[in-house]
Amino acid sequence: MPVDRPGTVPLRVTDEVAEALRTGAPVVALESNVITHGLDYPENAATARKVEAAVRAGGAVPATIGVDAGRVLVGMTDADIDRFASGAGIPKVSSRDLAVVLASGGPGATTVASSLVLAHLAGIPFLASAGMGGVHRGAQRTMDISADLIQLTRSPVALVCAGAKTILDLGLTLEYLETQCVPVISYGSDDFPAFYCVSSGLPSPHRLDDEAAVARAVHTHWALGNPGSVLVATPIDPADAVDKDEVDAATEQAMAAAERAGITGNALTRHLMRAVDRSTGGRAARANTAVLAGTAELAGRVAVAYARLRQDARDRGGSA
Ligand code: PSU
Ligand code: MN
Repeated sequence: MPVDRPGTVPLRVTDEVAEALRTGAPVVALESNVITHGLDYPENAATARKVEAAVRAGGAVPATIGVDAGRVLVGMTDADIDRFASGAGIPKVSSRDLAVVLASGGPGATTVASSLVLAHLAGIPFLASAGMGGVHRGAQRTMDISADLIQLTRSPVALVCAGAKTILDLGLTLEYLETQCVPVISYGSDDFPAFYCVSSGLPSPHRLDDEAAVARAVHTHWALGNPGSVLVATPIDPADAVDKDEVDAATEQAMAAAERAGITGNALTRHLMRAVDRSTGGRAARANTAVLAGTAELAGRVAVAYARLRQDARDRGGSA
């Protein structure tokens, strides 16, 4: 067997997560880039803990993902969370960056894309995030399409989030997911949600209203032999939402400013998100926090339903 076969990357799994994985208890992976680069210190450290608590409230064990010293962190200690939240010198690490950062031993905050890769390596079937990356507005010209979308076609880890970030072209993002055979399920809503906003104004391809039905759909997608993810999108609580027209206007302005400043590549998402935070007087950042907790809690509940379904199949002597 070649030594560089998949699965030989060192993992540092916390005792709690290792025990849950060993016994088939529900586990939900969480990304760390939103903590390190999406919110300010120290509120982001409090948010990271709140998000872990939300996964527990849903009935599952949280496993915040990152990389450090050549190892994959599967589950973070309090000290890890504080270090990743204070952020100094911790780069954003997406799928393309993973091998280089792991091999050179530096720390890295993982995006949805790289967290999908690592959750799969660790054997965790669910990842929760507030909003994934997608097709950027103007991608026809810039070709800026998040690796989050590409990774959804490759990693068999279901993603629970509030849809893609409002700063993106959500219509094109849905087109991409359709072309690439990634099922999109809105939980308890007819529409595809839009992160800070309850609705993108676009209908969702599928709607399901309870977590057992979502778990069955996820299970069946993999039972069909599909190699990738299932996207489970749940809208923000309307009480926490920001008005869509306001976010769209702020995004247009922020895009024009980014173009003038020559900001492109992996710095663009953070730049746009922060500009929208500023022009909404911090309401967008508060909505981001609310959405992180809401999606984490649903992911916990779906992971519980999925673990139950697998246990039932084992009890019947199957291999689900
Ligand atoms: N910046 C933020 N919040 C975020 C992200 C960046 O203020 O949540 C993230 C998420 O980690 C997501 C990633 O997976 O950005 C996508 O980045 P890109 O569009 O460069 O692929
Ligand atoms: Mn990009």
